This record gives sequence, C-alpha cells and structure tokens, in this order.
Amino acid sequence: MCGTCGCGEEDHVTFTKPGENHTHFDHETGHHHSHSHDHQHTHSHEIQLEMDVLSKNNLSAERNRGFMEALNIVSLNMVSSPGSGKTSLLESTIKELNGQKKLYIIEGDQQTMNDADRIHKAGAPVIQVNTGNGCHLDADMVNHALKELRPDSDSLLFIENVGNLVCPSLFDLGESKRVVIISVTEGEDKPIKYPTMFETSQLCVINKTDLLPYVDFDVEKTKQYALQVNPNLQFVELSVKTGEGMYKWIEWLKALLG
Ligand SMILES: Nc1nc2c(ncn2[C@@H]2O[C@H](COP(=O)(O)OP(=O)(O)OP(=O)(O)O)[C@@H](O)[C@H]2O)c(=O)[nH]1
Ligand SMILES: [Mg+2]
Repeated sequence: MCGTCGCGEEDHVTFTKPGENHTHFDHETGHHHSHSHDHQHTHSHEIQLEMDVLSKNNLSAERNRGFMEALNIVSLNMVSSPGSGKTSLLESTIKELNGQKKLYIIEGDQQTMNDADRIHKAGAPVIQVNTGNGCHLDADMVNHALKELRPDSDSLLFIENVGNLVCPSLFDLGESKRVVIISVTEGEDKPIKYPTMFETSQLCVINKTDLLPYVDFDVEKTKQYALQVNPNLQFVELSVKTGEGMYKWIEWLKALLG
C-alpha cells in the first residue's frame, strides 16, 4: 500500500492504448515497498515511509521534467474531484486546438478505458493508466506512460489525474503547470477544506457555470477562499457544455505555449 496517502496499491498498474492489449508496470522495481507489512508501524516509521515515498517520487518527477524540457513539451497535470469535467474539457480542447498544436493525453483512472476511448474519439493520441486501488498517479507511472506514448517534440501533454481532491496534490509528476478544476455543484468551500490541491496549482478552472442558476454556489466567494490558500492562483470560469468562457481557457493555454 502507499504509505503516504494510505491508498491501496496494486502490484501491477496497467497501461493501455485504445484498441491494444494492456501492458504491465511492475511496481517491484518502481513504487512498491519491499519490506514486509505487518501493520505494526510506529508513527515514526510511517513518517519515514512517507518521506521515502515522496522523495523517490520527486526524483522520478525531475527525470520526467528533464525529459519533457529537452523535447520542449509543455505538460499540464489536471486535478479535481471525480466528475468535475476534466475529460469533457480535454475533448473540447482537442477540437479547439485542432491542428494548431500536437496534443497527447495520459488518462488516469482506477478502472475502465472510458476516458481514453473518449479522447481517442476526439482525435488525440492517448494512453490509459489504470491504477487499481491507487487514488493518484505518480511520477513513475507517467514515466512509463511517456515511453509508451512517445510524444513528439514541441507538443502539449495533458495528464488527467485520478479524480480525487486530496492525494494527487502530494505527487509531483514533473508537469510544467498544475490545473485544478472545480465545478459549481461541489460547494464553494472546497479550497479551504482541501487546501493543498489549490496551494499547489497555478490555474483554477471553475466549470459548469451553465448550472449556476440552479445551485447555491457563489463564484466570488470560491475565489476568495482559493486566494486565501494561494494568493497567486489564476482563475478561468467556463462551461464546457455551452462553450461559454472556453476562449479564456484557450487564451491561457496559448499564452503558456508562447
Ligand atoms: N452541465 C454541465 N455538465 C458538464 C459540464 N462539463 C462536464 N459535464 C458533465 O459532467 C459529467 C462528468 O464529466 P467528465 O468530463 O467525465 O468528468 P471527469 O472530471 O473527467 O470525471 P472523472 O474522470 O470520473 O473524475 C458528465 O456527465 C459531463 O457531461 C458542463 O460544463 N456543464
Ligand atoms: Mg475523466
């Protein structure tokens, strides 16, 4: 199991491109802990284990960062609670940026090929990482996915993390920027309840604004809460469904790409 966030960890994580058989990544050589788990850890052992897991992840993340910098690949780690609209946003982005930039997608979910199939249909190269019981992607998984995906230089890589507002925030994947998505059905206090995700992101996308007339969600209050935990956070409000505000997201992406 993962000593940092407490999520269960499968011996094998799978990597699958739409229409192909999946490949395995043996965590014995990557993320797996080799010591026995008798569930008698003392508190100090747990802290040590957490530091080991995170420092090992940070080393792998730096390898990913170096690899992508060398190829001039801009990468975005898309994090949110389940169902905020990450895949929907990526489907629309693929259509909006059609032909202007080479896009690649890594999809993280515990199970299913659903999101990879959606992205494949939208027209971008994609690989699905199924994390089993794991509740976040880690840098080794992204490293392996990059080797399978083989992105071209000067491209844009989106990494859709497992839907979870807590654990993915601890794991640097080597990304250029982190984007947190919150939808208006989630409640405006999420940034102060789950501050790490908002602290470690550079952009906050507020999605599903088409639903604002039907829910009690104060956009300005949400921004204030988010700015309390991260005064430098930028915001884009949009509705993937209606397309309202999508141009602001595309402008942000284009500014990032330079
Ligand atoms: N009303 C409305 N619904 C939306 C919008 N964007 C996405 N949805 C819906 O929200 C649901 C979840 O969207 P997804 O794109 O699958 O969300 P996700 O964040 O990728 O979900 P996970 O990968 O499971 O974490 C779907 O039913 C979408 O159609 C939006 O702007 N407005
Ligand atoms: Mg998704």
